[in-house]
Amino acid sequence: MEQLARLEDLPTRYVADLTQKNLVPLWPSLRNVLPPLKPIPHTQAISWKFKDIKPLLIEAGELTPIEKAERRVLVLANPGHGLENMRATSVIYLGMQLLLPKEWAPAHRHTPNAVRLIVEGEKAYTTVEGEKCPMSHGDLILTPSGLWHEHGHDGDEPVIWLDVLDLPLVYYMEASYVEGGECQPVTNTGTKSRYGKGLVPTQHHIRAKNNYPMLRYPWAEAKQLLNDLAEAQSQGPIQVAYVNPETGEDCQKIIGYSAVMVRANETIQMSPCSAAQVFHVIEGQLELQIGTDTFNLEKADTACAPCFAQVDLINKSSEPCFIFIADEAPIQKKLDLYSVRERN
Ligand code: 1HN
Repeated sequence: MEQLARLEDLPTRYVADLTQKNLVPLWPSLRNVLPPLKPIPHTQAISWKFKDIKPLLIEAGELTPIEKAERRVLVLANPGHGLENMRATSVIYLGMQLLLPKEWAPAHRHTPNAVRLIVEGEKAYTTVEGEKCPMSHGDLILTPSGLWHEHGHDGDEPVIWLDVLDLPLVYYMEASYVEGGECQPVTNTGTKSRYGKGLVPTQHHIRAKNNYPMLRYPWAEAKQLLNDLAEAQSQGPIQVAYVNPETGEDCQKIIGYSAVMVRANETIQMSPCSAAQVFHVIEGQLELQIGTDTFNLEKADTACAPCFAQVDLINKSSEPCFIFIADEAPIQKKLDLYSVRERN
């Protein structure tokens, strides 16, 4: 493609005239906003180690009472987007949240969608629109756009979880805001799923138009399914998607969630795709290769990969490794922006 004229090629007086009238020449920036063949991502391949985060999060618990924080979170910020912008990717926000015994993070609802993936600790819960969802290691709990949610803790050890939100996108759209509220009455304990494999309840009040019929996906069930699939199929990647059990569609509209099992001594070569991805180790050890970068991840570590990266999930240990993945595929598919390419 032709090299285009630069801003410096224009007379200073002309550029000043344009600026004064809120005008900008396109051609010096055209190749930046429309690069040939693939995007130029701001998202950098990067990892965050839980052993680095945990002591700083515990210290936050000493420095700032929950009443003064509302949510006590350290944000996993990608330097490629500028740390102050609090983005892991252009769409995905990540944070590690700490709740100490007896603490309560008050009810609110907001426009961005959130999920929690529980990292450590027992006996905390999130109440979402009256459904009290217990939090155990590896559980996924949805707090979709517009639903009331609050967190409490009946145990005696700190609880830590990973928050994943579509905040960067919703904020960019100037659509992000919050409403504060009262403590919610609990109407459902959420301990038992209303959905079995291939079975949904027939009651009309549950099946009535509800975009979010399932709010809690226990890790024990996801892990069991991954193990069953691996037993039935000795080769090829083992991955399950977190979906709306009524429709089979992605459980949220903007970010997609899945869990992968990497068998002992297995390498999974992922096809480069237009959606950036986040990886979080639920159990085991993972060597994550993103292009030319290698990250050695352990339980509770998190990493992200930019669009069209060549990603390998390598398990060199003799135990299976289980990984949680968040990606931008749902929103990209809705906008006809999603594509997958062959590996080099
Ligand atoms: C939020 O509502 C929570 O409810 C956590 O725990 C992190 C980050 C940005 C905006 C809202 C929560 C958040 C958040």
